[in-house]
Amino acid sequence: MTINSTPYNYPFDGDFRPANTALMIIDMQTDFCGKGGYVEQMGYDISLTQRAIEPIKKLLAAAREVDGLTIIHTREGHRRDLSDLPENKRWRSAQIGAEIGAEGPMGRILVRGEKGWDIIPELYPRDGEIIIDKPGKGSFCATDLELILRQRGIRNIILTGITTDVCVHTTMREANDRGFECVILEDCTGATDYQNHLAALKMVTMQGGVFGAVSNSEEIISAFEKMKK
Ligand code: C5J
Repeated sequence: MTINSTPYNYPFDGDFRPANTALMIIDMQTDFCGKGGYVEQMGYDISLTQRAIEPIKKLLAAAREVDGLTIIHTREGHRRDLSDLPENKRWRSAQIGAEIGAEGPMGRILVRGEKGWDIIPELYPRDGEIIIDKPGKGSFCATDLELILRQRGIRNIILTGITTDVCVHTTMREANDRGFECVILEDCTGATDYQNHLAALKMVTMQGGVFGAVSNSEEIISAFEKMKK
């Protein structure tokens, strides 16, 4: 089975099955798309990241109906003592008025266990779904994600979440370099700048699909429907 996508139909070899596929939902945390979170504290328009919520909600509902499909959620955040927070990351966030680790309206910004750090209720993981806590932008850096994917025999990764140009892109690049076959969904992602969202998607399509392919939730949901039969 393949999915209509750009610049090639995904996956490249047509081997698309629940057992070899993971749906990844990246950083759908209040800090990135909720009122009083990190992105809003930086002064960005959260409607640009919130755009992904409804499409992901529908996709997640469809994914939960597919037997054997792996669902993975990630959260960006730091230890409470900030021992895993690089000094330059802290300094840069302070420059833009949203210092990681400082108190904000949703608790300490990007700190594990705080209200703003957790996944929004609409997309909250269910038992049996995997949660990866990561200190960086990529989901492979300083986590056990690759071990889990290899243990399960997963080769295909469907990428959704926020932000398109930062954590989703970094994860896609990390995964692609490790030989995973990736597709990113344009309606299930969002960035703090719409032009950056579009540019990030376009980058994927260069060189015959340099990091994988671009598709949308409608295409994946109809593939999930076929997988159920
Ligand atoms: C950022 C993310 N943008 N989840 N994090 O800092 O993309």
